Amino acid sequence: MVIVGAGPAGLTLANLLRRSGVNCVVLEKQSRSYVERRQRAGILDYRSARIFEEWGLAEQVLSGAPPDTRIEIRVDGAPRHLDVPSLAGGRHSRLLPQQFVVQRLLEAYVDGGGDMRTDASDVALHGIDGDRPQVTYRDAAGEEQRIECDYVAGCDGHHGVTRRSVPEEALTTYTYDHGIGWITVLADAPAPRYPLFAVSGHGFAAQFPRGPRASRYYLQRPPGDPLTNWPDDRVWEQLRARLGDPDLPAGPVTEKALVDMRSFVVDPMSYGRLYLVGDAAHIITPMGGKGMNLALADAEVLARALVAALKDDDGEELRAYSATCLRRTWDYQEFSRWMQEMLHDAGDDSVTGPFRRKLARARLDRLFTSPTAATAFATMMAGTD
Ligand code: RFL
Repeated sequence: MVIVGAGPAGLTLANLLRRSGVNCVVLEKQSRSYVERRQRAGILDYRSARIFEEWGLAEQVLSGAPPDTRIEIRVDGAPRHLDVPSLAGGRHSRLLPQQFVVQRLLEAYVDGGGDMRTDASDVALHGIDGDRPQVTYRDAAGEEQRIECDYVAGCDGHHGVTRRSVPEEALTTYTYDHGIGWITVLADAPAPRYPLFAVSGHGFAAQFPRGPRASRYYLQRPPGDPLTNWPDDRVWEQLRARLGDPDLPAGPVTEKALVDMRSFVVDPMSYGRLYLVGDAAHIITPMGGKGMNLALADAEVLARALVAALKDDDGEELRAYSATCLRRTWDYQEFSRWMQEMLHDAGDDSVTGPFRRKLARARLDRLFTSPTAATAFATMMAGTD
């Protein structure tokens, strides 16, 4: 088995397969230290944590990860709280930055004797529509290598090579530009007590903990608005206005980037003996924090299916892999879009207009007046399925 990519998807799959006695090789184009430092997601949802519990990895992966208690939705500076775990029947997500998930999974895999080959360049797939696919690459020393295997898992993210190895006509691609831009800022500034979403006429903003002394902020910006329009002073001034907190403490900015809200899904998530996992198969907007969690969910479905195929000669789950994962993917695409419309349209109405603002405010109010609506929201937010 060859796994291309050592992100959350590839490393989860590698660990689960190793624990099941399936040999695999992980090929990663970056160095180990680069992969371990890459900061992205921050929330591990309920179902993701269950994967690590059920496969005996809880101690290595989940230690010290506090439960996510509630969220704050601040509307025109006025706080409103939703106790997501209570509403979701006691099921909670956890605050666990993605780089910790990756570091811990990498350590578990390598310490357990797993075969990890970093700095692998020019990865190419051959014969994936046959019985014995081959993967070639150039190793860290520049030598060309070739591995023959039963299956290939494409866990190499949105810009990887594996999806591009599939003939175009074999995949249907769904892409969507949500017409919303964000600027994302990582700063060494005190984390908020709860994940915080803020709605106001100044535009959407959010602040999430990234460990005790760091925060990730998101600010809505017009699509195409360049980073040069966002010097640090303007970031802090806008955050204070949008979060309705004139005393919001600033801190050194460690990363600043543009994010355009885009969705992407391929169907099916497999071709021949290649299975696409995580961002290689789908990307979702960051709203709702589901990207990494969908990647972990795919990895577990594939691990179970491969074990059944390789150990019990039962290919049923492997044949159902794509449909099983796409059902969850579309469910969360819908949730993310629903939440995004609510939190953007309810604030600055210069793009979608006053009618949509009223609709979005009604959607938002319903979360605080209807226990049924609040429970439905909390169930998706906690990621119980
Ligand atoms: P990854 O993490 O992109 O890992 C892919 C790995 O493959 C390697 N690779 C290759 N290796 C060999 N050969 C090649 N040709 C290769 N090409 C690529 C890469 O170096 C990398 O190591 O994909 P994976 O594993 O599917 O995981 C997906 C998640 O990383 C992604 O969905 C999340 O980070 C998305 N995301 C968020 N998800 C959440 O659940 N909650 C969040 O709050 C959240 N915030 C975010 C995010 C993503 C962001 N960015 C920048 C994409 C915030 C940001 C800013």
